[in-house]
Amino acid sequence: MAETNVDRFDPGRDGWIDETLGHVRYGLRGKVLEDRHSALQRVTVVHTEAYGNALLLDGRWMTAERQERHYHEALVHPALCSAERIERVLIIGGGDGGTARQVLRHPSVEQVDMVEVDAVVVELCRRHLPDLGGDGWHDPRLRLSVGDGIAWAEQAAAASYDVVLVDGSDPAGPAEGLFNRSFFQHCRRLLRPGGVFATQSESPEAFRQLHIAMVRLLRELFGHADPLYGWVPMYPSGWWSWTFAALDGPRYRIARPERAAVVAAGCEIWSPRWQEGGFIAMAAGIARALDA
Ligand code: SPD
Repeated sequence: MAETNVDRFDPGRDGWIDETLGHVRYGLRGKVLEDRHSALQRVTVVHTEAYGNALLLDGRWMTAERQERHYHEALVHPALCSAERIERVLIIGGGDGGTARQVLRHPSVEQVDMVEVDAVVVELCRRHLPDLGGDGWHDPRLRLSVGDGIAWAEQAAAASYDVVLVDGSDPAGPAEGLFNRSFFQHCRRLLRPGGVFATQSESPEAFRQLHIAMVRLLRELFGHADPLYGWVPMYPSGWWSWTFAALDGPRYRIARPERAAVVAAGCEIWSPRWQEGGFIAMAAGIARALDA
């Protein structure tokens, strides 16, 4: 993939904070609240005029208070509304808390293991973007571990989770290992029968080749995998995808009405109707590439 040039990342100097990707910049007006170098990456929190407080990792936009639901609702609810059971959920990444909050809105969930590699991300998000995790941070069902999610996936018992969600950054730096065959094979191994796997799968425009390669690989490994298309305007190109996979058929395409009914009224973006359209709305060129 084209690399964001973190060395050129110069947040807020002229009132603009830009993610640079190749020959394109994706910017928001704002000011820097904190800019830290953790042991793993540069962690920047800014106040943006358009979307409230926002997080960048190594100069890449991750989330913002008034845009996080585009991303987190899309990652979580298709999986949580379709798996056979949803008692045990694993989140790899997700240190801002937004994925956990959406998962915990499902009352059948009994335990959520969240494995975030960078404690600084959790610390700064809890301080500056507290509503992303919201009550989830205090929910006794949430077990937060700071550590390597790839090692967790390797070491956890087979068939130990109903749903596995990967909420990482782009494939550079600490998130690089969240995109390869070995990691996905372990995620498949962790699924209970009737389980569902989901991962953010990048932009079909800004990361076209990576997106296509991910869908192909997940189809090969799980037997069933399909991308859901939506939008996160602050991300490169704004056009985004999440890919869902299962071993026993494309169960993730259909939201169970009784589960959907519990969460839909509180959603900003997701609904069974939105989800149905998002799975159908594959661009013709991507469909041709996947068929080839
Ligand atoms: N290019 C941005 C990809 C970000 C994916 N993860 C976002 C984390 C939100 N919890």
